[in-house]
Amino acid sequence: MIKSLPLIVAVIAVTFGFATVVMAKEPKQGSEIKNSVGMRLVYTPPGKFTMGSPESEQGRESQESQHEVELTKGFYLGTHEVTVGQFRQFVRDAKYQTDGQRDGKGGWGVNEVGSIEMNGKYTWKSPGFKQTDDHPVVLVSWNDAKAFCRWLSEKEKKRYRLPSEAEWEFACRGATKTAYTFGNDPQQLPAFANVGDRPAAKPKDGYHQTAPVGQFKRNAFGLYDMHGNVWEWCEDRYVPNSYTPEKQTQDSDLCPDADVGATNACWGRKC
Ligand SMILES: [Ca+2]
Ligand SMILES: [Ca+2]
Repeated sequence: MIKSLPLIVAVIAVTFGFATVVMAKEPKQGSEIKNSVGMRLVYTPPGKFTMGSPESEQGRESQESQHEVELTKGFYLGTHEVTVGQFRQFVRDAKYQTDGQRDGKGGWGVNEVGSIEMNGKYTWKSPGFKQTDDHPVVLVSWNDAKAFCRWLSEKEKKRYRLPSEAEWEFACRGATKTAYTFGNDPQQLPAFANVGDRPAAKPKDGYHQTAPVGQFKRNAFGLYDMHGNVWEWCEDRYVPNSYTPEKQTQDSDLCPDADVGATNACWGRKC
């Protein structure tokens, strides 16, 4: 499957671990909750699916070998990318500085002529283009995303974490087997997602940079912007050729916090 086509960098999708919450019965697929910072989360039930892409798929990467995955636990996933306004609540309450602010290196932002460049002046508060509180937060590292989850977990006394890549792909597919949730034709993308545009061209999807979250159709599982707008972070570390033909389960490839530091490969604010 073609993953999220990015404009710039990563953002947070939060998985709310169902296993940690005492409930009388399993929620229905698609049932939603709203949390204390205004995030909506939708329940995704356990299930099996084929992860990866067929060799014939346009844009497929060599490591995307298809293999069966069984997710043994249901989970709640944020219906939208985490917004600037939601991230600001975390920053203010925790007095948090992102990796890019702490080391002064910033991140990849948009300069005066519309090109992407790495510069210390670009942070989640100033990516080089205008964002309102309803836009997805950008220029956050994996560490920043993890810190947001820890803060939210402590605040609500519930377990928040990033989704595994398998959970993300299962949720993104929404039971489809095509390259995109709407089919296989990339020409249709601007009707379904905010994708990257050439700086001088009028964007077919209406947005040169990020769009406010939820402006395009949601997928069958009730999730918005899984294609396009910004990338989402996953919990797992990226390892080339890590897909195996053997059956995998939900938690098999999650890495512990201590394995990943500020200098991991995702430092450029993308993975
Ligand atoms: Ca666009
Ligand atoms: Ca996205």
